[in-house]
Amino acid sequence: MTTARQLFSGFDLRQNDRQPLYAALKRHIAEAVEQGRLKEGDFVPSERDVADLLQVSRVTVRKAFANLAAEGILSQRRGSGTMVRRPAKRFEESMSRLTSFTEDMRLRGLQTSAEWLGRAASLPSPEEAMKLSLSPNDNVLRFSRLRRANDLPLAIEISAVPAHWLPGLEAVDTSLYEALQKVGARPVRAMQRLHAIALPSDKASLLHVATGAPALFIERVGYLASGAAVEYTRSWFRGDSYDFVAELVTVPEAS
Ligand code: 16G
Repeated sequence: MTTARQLFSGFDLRQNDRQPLYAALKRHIAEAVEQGRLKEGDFVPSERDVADLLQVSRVTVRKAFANLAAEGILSQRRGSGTMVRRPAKRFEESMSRLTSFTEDMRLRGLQTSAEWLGRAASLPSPEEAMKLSLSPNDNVLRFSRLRRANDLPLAIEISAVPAHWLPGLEAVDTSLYEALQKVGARPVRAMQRLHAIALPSDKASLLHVATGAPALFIERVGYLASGAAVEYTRSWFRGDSYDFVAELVTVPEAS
């Protein structure tokens, strides 16, 4: 087993004082896994050893471990310690997975909160009807939220869900995907497109930026395994605070 001293030799936890301690610790461990200093199946030093060596509280170490476990990098088993589960993935890779805003932010170690801008049951707009393959008389539930990460307003999202998928407007608390999951209707596939826009004044003021500031406008249609469309979400992400990264691979030519 790698000792705490080996794992953290030369490491200065406080070198970046704008980063919370647990995040710096988490990053260091993730890098050790990425660089192969910690391998799949290796045990990591105990919370107590790390806390003693680095002179931080066990809560800090626990938070770093819990975040790494949530990302699937470590696995924690009561009584038997914490081990490396798989090579660390970079955050960016998560962009090719179908994750929710709440999950995305959790993976980055950020706290999310949502401010409700509105929720309503109504007939679909022509655009919503098209994207969700609804007839003009079907109902949708529409959820509008200002989404924050560590209190920074990051995105405005307007989601429309065919009304029959959710028990009602109150079904969504903090996470739409959690609510859909509960009723077995979480999307398993999505089509997404994005383009750059200049924010109009109403959206700019919600996002605390100047009118005309750049943003990413993203549309997502989420589908169930049956092929039914279950969400149509439009998001306006602040251009200065969010990166979308996609991993591209060569597809072998069909013979
Ligand atoms: C993301 C999705 C959005 C989805 C939401 C659910 C993008 C561009 N959009 O923001 O389509 O509705 O997550 O998040 O990623 P929630 O479960 O936290 O409400």
